[in-house]
Amino acid sequence: MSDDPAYVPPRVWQPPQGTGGRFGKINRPVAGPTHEHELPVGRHPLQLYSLATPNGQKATIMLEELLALGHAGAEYDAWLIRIDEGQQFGSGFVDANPNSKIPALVDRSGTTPLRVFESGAILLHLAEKFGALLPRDLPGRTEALNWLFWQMGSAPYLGGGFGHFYAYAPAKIEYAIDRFAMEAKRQLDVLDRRLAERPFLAGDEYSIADIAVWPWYGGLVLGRLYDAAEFLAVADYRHVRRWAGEIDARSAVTRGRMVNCVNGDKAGQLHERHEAGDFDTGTQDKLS
Ligand SMILES: N[C@@H](CCC(=O)N[C@@H](CS)C(=O)NCC(=O)O)C(=O)O
Repeated sequence: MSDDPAYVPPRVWQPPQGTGGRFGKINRPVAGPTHEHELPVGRHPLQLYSLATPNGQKATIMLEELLALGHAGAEYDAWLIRIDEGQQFGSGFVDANPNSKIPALVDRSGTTPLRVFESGAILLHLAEKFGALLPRDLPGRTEALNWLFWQMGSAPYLGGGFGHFYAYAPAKIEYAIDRFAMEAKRQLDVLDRRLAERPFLAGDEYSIADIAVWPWYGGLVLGRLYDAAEFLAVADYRHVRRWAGEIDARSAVTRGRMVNCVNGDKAGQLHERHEAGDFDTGTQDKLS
């Protein structure tokens, strides 16, 4: 990568040896597998292959919420995919998600395994499968889906834009940080105005819209993302903070955040989850 402000793009871009930065080593300009690796399969119908990033947390929070609601069919095996080691490029993972990004779900409850990729599709698949966490009335369902798809389109500006240039890029580029801080704050204001009028994003009910948005924007106002709470003055978004605090207090959310987590407090790291008891016996503080 050139730091030269007078960089002139060549006529045809050529991939650099490494772009530097936190994820520079794993970036490639092509899709497809880099190596053969079959995914493990556990005993439950739902097999999740993931990591506890905000996108990964959406799936595990949803599954834990479904179990807490009494949907025993939502029992799942959660397998760890270490994206910094390139495990998302193994052949089995690519079969489950040709886009090589966590989370990926394989629903084996039918006659043929069904792959579900993109966290928003996973949330919608599970909500429809269990008839839960998605309002049944048309206006409520539509509003939930509005916010679900808003999140899928907006969060890349927060993560791939703001977070990348503020926290991960090898150089601090004022133009890029300004551009994406502007957008991150605008998005927080969109949420703040909505949450000033209704308790949850779809209205009065907690739904997959909140589960999709919370790991990103809730994490941001709770000071857990990019060490950027002060920089973005998140204290200003008081309705988002109220909503974020309420969701943070849910026990299913606490459990969902632990699954496939590989950093922070060892008591909060459950690398793999195969049954409910794993939360008591399988965290890293108990194993090490
Ligand atoms: N739109 C996708 C985004 C998933 C995504 O970006 N996952 C990241 C981790 S948060 C990933 O797997 N990155 C690995 C890579 O880019 O190689 C979703 O919501 O499922």
